[in-house]
Amino acid sequence: MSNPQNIVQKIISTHLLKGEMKMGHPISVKVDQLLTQDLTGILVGQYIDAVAPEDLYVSKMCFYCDHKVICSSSEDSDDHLYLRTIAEKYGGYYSKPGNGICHFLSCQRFAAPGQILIGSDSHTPTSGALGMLAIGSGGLTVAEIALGMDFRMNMPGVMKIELNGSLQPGVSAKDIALEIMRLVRTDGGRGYILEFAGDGLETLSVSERQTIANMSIETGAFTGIFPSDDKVRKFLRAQEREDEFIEISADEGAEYDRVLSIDLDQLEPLVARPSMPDNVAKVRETELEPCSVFIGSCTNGSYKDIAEAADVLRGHKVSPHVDLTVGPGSRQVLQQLTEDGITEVLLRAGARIIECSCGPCIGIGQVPPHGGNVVRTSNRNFPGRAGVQDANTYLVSPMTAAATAVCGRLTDPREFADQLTFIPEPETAPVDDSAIIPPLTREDRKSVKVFQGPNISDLPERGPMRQVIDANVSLITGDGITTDDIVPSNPDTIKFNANIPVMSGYTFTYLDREFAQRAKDFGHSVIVGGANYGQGSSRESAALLPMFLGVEAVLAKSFARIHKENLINYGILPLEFVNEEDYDRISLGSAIEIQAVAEAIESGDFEIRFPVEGFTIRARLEASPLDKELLMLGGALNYLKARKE
Ligand code: MIC
Ligand code: SF4
Repeated sequence: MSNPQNIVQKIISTHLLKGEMKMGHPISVKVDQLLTQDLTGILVGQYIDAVAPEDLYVSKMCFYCDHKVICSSSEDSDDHLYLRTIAEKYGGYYSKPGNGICHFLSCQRFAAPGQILIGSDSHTPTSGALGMLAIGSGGLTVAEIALGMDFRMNMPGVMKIELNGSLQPGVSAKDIALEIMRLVRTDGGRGYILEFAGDGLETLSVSERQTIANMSIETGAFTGIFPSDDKVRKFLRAQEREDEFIEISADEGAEYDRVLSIDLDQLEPLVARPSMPDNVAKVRETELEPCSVFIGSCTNGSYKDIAEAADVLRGHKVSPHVDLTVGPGSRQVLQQLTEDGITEVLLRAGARIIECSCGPCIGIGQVPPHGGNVVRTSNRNFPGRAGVQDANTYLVSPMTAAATAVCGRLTDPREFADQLTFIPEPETAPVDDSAIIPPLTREDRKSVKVFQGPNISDLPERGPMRQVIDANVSLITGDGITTDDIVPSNPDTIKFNANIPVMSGYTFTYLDREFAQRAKDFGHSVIVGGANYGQGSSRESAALLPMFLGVEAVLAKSFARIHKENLINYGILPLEFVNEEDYDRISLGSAIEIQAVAEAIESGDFEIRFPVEGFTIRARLEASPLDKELLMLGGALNYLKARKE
């Protein structure tokens, strides 16, 4: 009998195209499904359109409109029409605005156990709840795969997370996710996939697993994955897709690179305080009077989540000092809540119900006042995440959120113990795919004209990598810089997402208002960063905009995976200090020189000279042979174009 395998090894081995399955070794795998959305998807569409293939290489690719669904200006509706016509022209699926958040819809309508999904959104791991290997990436990576390239990564290590026992009333899957954040922290998962096991899984529904898989990215891990078991079969049955079920579990005796155990019986309601999801404390020990509460997002927008919140709200009114907003994850969820009378409970309690979309999670609507405290069931509480720089976001479970909305202060939902009931995962669902437009036939596609609104700027061109880099340090940042720090998302910026010249002016504005102008003035520059540079969202504008402003390298203590991939795709060198103490020797504005860049890329060994200060430091580049080729050519777009010719 062959060696016992864990779930990750099982799926990777059936998809492996190149490389050896040893932790850290470069591999490439075949991809079964792709997803993108209305922020990152515009660039995906532009890359696909630039190459104009006859068919998409991956036939199950869905373009979702979920982030900016309100369309308060035509920039947003132009972007939606662009995505729709790109999907029509090239044979993708298109999910209309209001149909729901991509990760919810992926789980409900597309995700399949044993398959691989790559999505240009960092919370793509949500589909790991169904035993799918679902990984978030940059848009250019998704476009590359749609155009026929493999998905490249370093073979992950596998961290087994054993969930034992069962949750007590008032404690929920979100508290498990927050406990994982407390234990693993925002960079402890780097290089790993989290694989869930333990007898506690028998008690966790697919919706609860979605919450946990969703937040696995906040540890820096590639993704999180659950076994595909009877719960998955029942979920797929409710979605009228039982024929897509296959069972997948780890073999007896399978090996893991790290193991962590959580005793579910001991857990209690938790809260992540500003401004990192790993700043976790007990709800009952945290004092806070919020101005608003939001229940929803791709982490906690399920039927079960909202029904549990309604259980707390039943018979109560929202505090006069608090605004409560509920955003169901998809129309299917909203419809089922309505059919079961739960929407009425929410309305009677005084909740506002918004469209099935990302909304407040990313500062689109419900932006708090300056300095306001907000309680949310979403996954990120980075500075500025709620749409204003100085608001404070606290992340909790739906039950804690509901209890807080009623009491007007952060409240442990166990205070409502006498009215909590067990909410089971629904056995059926009101399936309706009328808002997902399926691919057109090849014949019908021929007449489709891609609509490109005036807000979508052309793709910026850049030449091959310079062989001698002479540049200046345009920014020095601390540790844990997020892509929300690099490209802030708020109601002002979000509609210009696809307009590179306009957006470039917002780069790093929360940290340093002068950055964009300084980088432009230098012409060529490098950014110096701390540890886990670029964590958080997959937005590749966090690489593209610096490139547009002339940034040629980021020299950091370490990088978050998706952002590093994005930097390479845009031809920016992601260099790591060999000696971290050198970070303190560098000053803003300093001139730097790198000679013989091609040789340095090849060897991975860089010497960076500071001619004015008179010292040299060493940096390393860890990249696969193909990544090195992309860097030499000045990025993936040049590579794709060269392949087409
Ligand atoms: C997020 O949660 O930060 C986003 C918005 O969904 C991003 C994608 C984006 O910036 O377009 C993500 O998670 O990747
Ligand atoms: Fe949308 Fe928020 Fe989920 Fe990102 S984290 S996909 S913004 S709901």
